Amino acid sequence: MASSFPSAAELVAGARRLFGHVFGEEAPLTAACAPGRVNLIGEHTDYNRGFVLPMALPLVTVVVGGQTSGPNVTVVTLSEDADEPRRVDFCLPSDGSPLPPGLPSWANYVKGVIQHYRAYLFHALCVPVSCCASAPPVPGFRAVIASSVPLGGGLSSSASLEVAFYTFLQQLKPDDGDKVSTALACQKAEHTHAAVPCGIMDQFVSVFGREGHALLIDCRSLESTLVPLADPSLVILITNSNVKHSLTGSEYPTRRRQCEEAASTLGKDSLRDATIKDLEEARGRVSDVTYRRARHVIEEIERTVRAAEALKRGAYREFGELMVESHNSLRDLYEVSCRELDELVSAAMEVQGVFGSRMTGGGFGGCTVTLLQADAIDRTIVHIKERYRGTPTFYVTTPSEGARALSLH
Ligand code: GAF
Repeated sequence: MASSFPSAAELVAGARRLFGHVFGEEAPLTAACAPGRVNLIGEHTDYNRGFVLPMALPLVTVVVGGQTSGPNVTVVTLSEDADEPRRVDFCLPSDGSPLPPGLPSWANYVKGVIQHYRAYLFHALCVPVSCCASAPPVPGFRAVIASSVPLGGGLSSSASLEVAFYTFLQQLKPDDGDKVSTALACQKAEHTHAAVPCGIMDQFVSVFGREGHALLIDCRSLESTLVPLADPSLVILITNSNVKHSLTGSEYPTRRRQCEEAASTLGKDSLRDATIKDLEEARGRVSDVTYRRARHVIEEIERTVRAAEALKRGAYREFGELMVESHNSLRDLYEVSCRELDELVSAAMEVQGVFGSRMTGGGFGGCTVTLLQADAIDRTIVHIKERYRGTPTFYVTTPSEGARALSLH
């Protein structure tokens, strides 16, 4: 009853076929893949330098392609909402100047990643960008993208594309392999080329994800701890509401700004450094809205640390309660949920054997994540389908490996 999805190997096989179809017989040389993610708890805390607890998904984006002799780039993708492959052609500026975003918008992720990979290489080589006219560090290439991460579904399709592309470029022109730099460069690509001022969670877990584990990420130090999550009696169910409200784009930067204002009023570098006591003492100096936003963030950071401890102990019931608290806080204090997500969470929580459920990701649509006993999976899906007024899609998932080069043999 849950959706099946292609494996990375199947996506690569499809991408190779498309490569042959578009570019002729020439064999592609290189392939890379990177996963989407689901965040178990710790929402809207990453850009406040707090903790998050996501896991990498078996849903991945793959990039298959090879180097060409000139500075030209051609990228083709067959996305789920298009019958024909989409194609973009552009030339890498020989003087190292930036690759500005433009149309088609999906190609901006690719351009942003190329730009920041070039910048990283220039920086790592200690050569000023303006001096590299004769030796562009990223060669021209042709590539095909294929993905099983639903677009715009709140499972980080964009981060998986960025990180997969970065990993692909690393095969064409190797860097020093610093994984934190990979995540940071891909985050910058999202900032400069998709105009989304996101935190580091999505790119970080797409790089560092590990099979059988969630990742507790400290978004201030950028250190992470693996939290085992491979109990066969447990299922992690993702339910896609299949709605996306138009608020998403405008409300995310607003939330981020409100948090920065709150931190500044409290005299802190970020809300990570603030306590509820600090906030209560400043009550008269912050608006009601700012108070609610800050309270969510301060409590959610603490909840995430407690949730990771509970998961380590196998205390699933306690973990589930924290998931529901997190959802309620996102609904009432941070105000990023919506009717559809609330309905999915309520429906899941009515089923015996469900430990917890919450919205996941930025909000205003997208997915919920539910933790439940494995033997409750069928009745949970049936019940959600009955209760939800929309058309949900279900994914039964396991924590999976982060970005990697793939063998083509
Ligand atoms: C989006 C962002 F990209 C993340 O950085 C994070 O802020 C998340 O929303 C909310 O937790 O996925």
